[in-house]
Amino acid sequence: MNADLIIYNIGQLVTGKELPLKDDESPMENIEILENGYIAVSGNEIMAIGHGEVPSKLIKFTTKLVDAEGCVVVPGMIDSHTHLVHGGSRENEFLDKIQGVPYLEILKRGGGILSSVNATRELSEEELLDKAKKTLRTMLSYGVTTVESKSGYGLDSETELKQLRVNERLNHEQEVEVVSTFMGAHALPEEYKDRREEFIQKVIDLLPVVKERGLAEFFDVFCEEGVFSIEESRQMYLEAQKYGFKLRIHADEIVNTKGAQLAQELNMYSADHLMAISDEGIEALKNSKTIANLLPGTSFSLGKEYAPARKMIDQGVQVALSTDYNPGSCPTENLQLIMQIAALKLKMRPKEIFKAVTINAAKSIGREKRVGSLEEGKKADFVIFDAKNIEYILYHFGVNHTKKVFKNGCLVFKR
Ligand code: IZC
Ligand code: ZN
Repeated sequence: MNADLIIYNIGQLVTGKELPLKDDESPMENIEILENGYIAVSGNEIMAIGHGEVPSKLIKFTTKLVDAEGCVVVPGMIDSHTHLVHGGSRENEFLDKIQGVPYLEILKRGGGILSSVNATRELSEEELLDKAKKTLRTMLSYGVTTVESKSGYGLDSETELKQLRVNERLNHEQEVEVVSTFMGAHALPEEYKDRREEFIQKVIDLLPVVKERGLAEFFDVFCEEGVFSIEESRQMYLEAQKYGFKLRIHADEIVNTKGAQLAQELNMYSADHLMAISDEGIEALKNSKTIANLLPGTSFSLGKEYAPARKMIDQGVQVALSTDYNPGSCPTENLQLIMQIAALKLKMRPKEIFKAVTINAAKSIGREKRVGSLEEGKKADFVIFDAKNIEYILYHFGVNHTKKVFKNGCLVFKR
């Protein structure tokens, strides 16, 4: 069989395929990198991957040939934690924030998430859609082809469903694949200030509606001191599980509330943030299938501690990295910057970082059979970087290294 598209002369082809661990590697450095690689694509799928001379049997006279000019190629990257769909922005809180007013204090004053809730309630579905499309276009320019997107700026049925419908429409109206998460428990809205239990019941009542309409695959809770307790979170998660939602959690971000342990207990796909994780939490994740989804851009932006990534990885926890793109604690679309912060601040190694934004990120959203690595039969999503090795992409920080992005075998971004 012949290919429709062949990328050849790839200096380093990070396939993202997991290899057996070698003695001198950390438990996250086991991804395949081929020198002088090629990718053959048929339709929207990978047909063959290899290195050295491209086999002539793959080429027909209609095959499009792309010379990668010795550059790095990686699987389309996955941003597996974002608050993509929201109205407004929060630069009005920026001065307070950099002068040291804590994130949870701003929230307590009715700002923070609650200010974004007001802005999101005000926008129409079309307006939210247009804003999210622009954001996804920027993410794509950094090499991101799949994005997880949470609701949680409605905190009422109407607006939560509006945000989730935007997620759904995005999948039909632009190139980046969107994985939808219902996060009705992102904060307690003002109107329920003294009626916590009633609000939690409202979130639970919305679960079957979201499920019936096929509007979300995942359920997420902001389990945090002053937001939702571990008991309240467990109560909502158990209900969500009954309706068939897959689970992920905002865990141990600011205060340790044993969120990581809850993730293990309920077999969640991911436990996210973990800046305040305890040794017991690390032990719990180590003995689970849960991916530790680290968001170091948030530590950077809030001026907080970084998650103990080295300790987790060395103990055998599998880590993903995401932006946490949101209007408050991490207003950036730039996953490359997050990867650079992971190198500089979390002391993660280059191969670990590329594993974290490809196959491990795919596992955290349950998509590892289709995306996250370049293997026969998987989606032809990949990025050509203007760099000769993966170290360069992390070392030369603050700029965009993307040259071309392919999604489903089509060129969707070029610089
Ligand atoms: O809007 O502040 N941490 N949720 C939990 C956020 C950050 C998003 C926000
Ligand atoms: Zn978040």
